[in-house]
Order: sequence, then structure tokens, then C-alpha cells
Amino acid sequence: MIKPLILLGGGGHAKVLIEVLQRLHHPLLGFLDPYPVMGSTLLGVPKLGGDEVVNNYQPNEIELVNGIGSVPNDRGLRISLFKAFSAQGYVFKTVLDPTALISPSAQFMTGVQVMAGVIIQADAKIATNSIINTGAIVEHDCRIGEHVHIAPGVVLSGGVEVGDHVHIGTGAIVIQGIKIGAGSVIGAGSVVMRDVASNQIVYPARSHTQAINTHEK
Ligand code: JB3
Repeated sequence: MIKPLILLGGGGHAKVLIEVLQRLHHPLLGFLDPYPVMGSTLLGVPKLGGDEVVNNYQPNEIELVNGIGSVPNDRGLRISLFKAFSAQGYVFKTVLDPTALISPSAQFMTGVQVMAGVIIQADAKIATNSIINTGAIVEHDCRIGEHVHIAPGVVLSGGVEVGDHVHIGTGAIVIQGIKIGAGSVIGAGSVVMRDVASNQIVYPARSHTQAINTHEK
């Protein structure tokens, strides 16, 4: 039986998750956000209060959905809330959008979120609290660590290994067999063709433009 859900966060990522949960017909009690947001509802879902509201429920009565997203310079809150509530015995629901094409042999750990239009191929494994965002492709045999954000439109070819706490920016492409070390940030639009060590930033190649000289010499 699906337990009632409580969503943490009231921003952009939370909004997208509300619509995923609606497509799944999962019962959502409301969302939590300590700061005032526009009105007391988000896409019609009521705000219940701040994070302390979780403790009004026993861990076996509800499941949580981590609606805090993750951007390169602010990856901490999503992780700290996940760890704090997990330590109290609360479970974060694994949320797989029904519009995603997911191999039956793919494996997901607690709290993974797979958003609309994603493709996940055979024997891919995705660890705790990671986000595979809209329209990304995770090819066969990829290994994705904990607390990772694969941003919209990323393509990971076969057998790519992504360490814990990695951010791969929108539209980046990683060719087959590449290893990306823990904590690294791959800039949006990058094409990664060599292994990346831990805690590195990979910037996309920048295109330089120059006006064409149409005057004949
Ligand atoms: O790139 C995409 C498609 N999505 C991004 C996502 C992955 O990460 C999105 O564009 C954002 O960059 C980011 O989404 P997020 O985390 O929803 O960001 P934002 O829209 O700024 O909303 C953060 C929300 O968290 C705000 O409503 C804050 O008030 C709330 N917040 C801050 N601290 C908190 C806390 N909520 C709870 N429950 N607890 C807190 O301690």
C-alpha cells in the first residue's frame, strides 16, 4: 500500500514533482517550506508548514519526497534534509515518472527521482537521493552514485560511472566508459571524452565568433 506523502520544498523542483506524483496517482498530503511562498498552495497542493511538521507523523505513517533540487553552487540542502530525516527513520520515496522509459533490469536506491521523458537502459544502477532530470538518457550499465544531479537533456553513453555528489549540467554529453570522480561538476553543454578526477570542474568548450570579412582584397 502506498503511504501518504509529504513533499519537502516549495520551489521549482517541488512543482515538477507534484505533477509527477499526480501522474502516478500517489496521495500527497502537502508540502513543507519554512519560507513564505506565493500563497499557501503550490499547484493546488496545501502548504502544511515548516520541516518540523514531519515529526507530527510516525516514520511508518508517511513517506517523504525530496522536493529540494540541486544546482552546482548549492547542493547541500537536498543532502542534509535527506540525511537528517533518514536518520530519524523516515523513508524517502523513489519517484519514477510514468512517462520515462525504464529498463526492467535498471536498479534504483531510496529516494531516486526520474523525471519526465527520461530513458534508462539495461542494468543501469542509480544510488540514493539522485535526480535524473527531464529528458536525460542513461545508457546500459551506467553506475550513478549518491546525491547526484543529472540535469535535463544529459546523455550518458554505455557504462559511464558517475561518483557521489556529482552535478552534470544541462545537455552535457559523456561518451561510453568514462569515469567521473566524486564531487565534480560537468558544465552545461560539455562533451566529456576523458575520465574526470574527483572534485574537478569541467567547462564546456567555448565557441569564439569573428565577423566574416566580405571585402575583397
Ligand atoms: O534544472 C532544473 C530542471 N531544476 C532545478 C532543480 C534541480 O534545482 C531548478 O531550476 C532549481 O535550480 C533547483 O530547484 P529548487 O531546489 O526547487 O530551487 P528553488 O526554486 O529555488 O526552490 C527552493 C525551495 O526550497 C524554496 O521554496 C525555498 O523556500 C525552499 N527551502 C529553503 N530552505 C526549504 C528549506 N524547504 C524546506 N522544506 N526546508 C528548508 O530548510
